[in-house]
Amino acid sequence: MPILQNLREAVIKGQASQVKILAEAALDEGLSPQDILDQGLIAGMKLISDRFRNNGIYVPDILIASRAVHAGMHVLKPYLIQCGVKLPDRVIIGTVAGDLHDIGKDLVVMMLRGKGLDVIDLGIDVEPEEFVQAATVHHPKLLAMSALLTTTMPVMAATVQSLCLKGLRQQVKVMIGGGPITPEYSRTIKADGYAPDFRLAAKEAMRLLGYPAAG
Ligand code: B1M
Repeated sequence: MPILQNLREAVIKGQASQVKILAEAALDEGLSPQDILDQGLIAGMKLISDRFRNNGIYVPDILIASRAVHAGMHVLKPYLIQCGVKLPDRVIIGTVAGDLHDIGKDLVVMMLRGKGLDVIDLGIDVEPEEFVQAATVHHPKLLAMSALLTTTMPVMAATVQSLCLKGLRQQVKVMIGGGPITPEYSRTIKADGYAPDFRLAAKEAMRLLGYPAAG
């Protein structure tokens, strides 16, 4: 598909307005939002990651590419969160303190909203106290954390501990995910659930909230 190839190239070059135009054109051509996301935006970001690993590009290049990915995600958002039902359950989500990576987290947010859940997104760089404060105020049934850096993973453990100390742990399920996170780590910090990607994150969230395992 040349349009998806052009989209990947625009992501790599960090051309946000071009990414927006191409994502819209791909939709007009009848491509599915899933394919545009997977084979265009995420595939472009994967190529960027490979180049970064091989020292071919630098952090500012990734930052510019990330903005381009967000521009594309903005176009796809209404299609990915199309949802007829509204569920009563509230979810609080954020990328943990010290961590600025939000593309994966934002995809998880879209998928959860697509399931009809009421999602409060605390954004990036969220301290354990902020998660706890939000849990106290908003009474979520699920608290979801994302971390992309090995150095920020311990913030997840600290957040679980803070929830325990405030007596909130029994009232809220905890789900974690992100590049370095494993099921073992999830068990170690006594989280309730883990998902390796944004689609499975939506499934896992529904399981934790007690909905039947469908779709
Ligand atoms: Co950074 N970065 N970065 N970075 N960055 C990684 C994560 C890294 C693996 C690159 C590398 O070295 N190969 C590496 C981490 C190494 C490690 O800790 N083991 C790294 C580093 C080192 C850094 C800096 C320290 C670099 C520096 O400054 N020298 C710095 C740290 C800044 C900080 O956070 N304090 C940094 C900065 C940045 C940018 C700001 C430039 C940019 C982020 C911009 C943004 O997000 N708005 C950035 C990016 C883009 C990346 C890579 C290239 C791509 C990440 C991404 O968006 N992928 C990344 C390389 C890589 O991951 N291979 C890298 C696409 C996205 C769809 O996938 O985010 O993995 P991902 O999300 C997945 C799953 O993880 C999962 O679902 C998503 C897809 O299905 N998921 C969840 C995510 N959250 C979930 C939550 C869930 C469930 C699933 O439940 C709650």
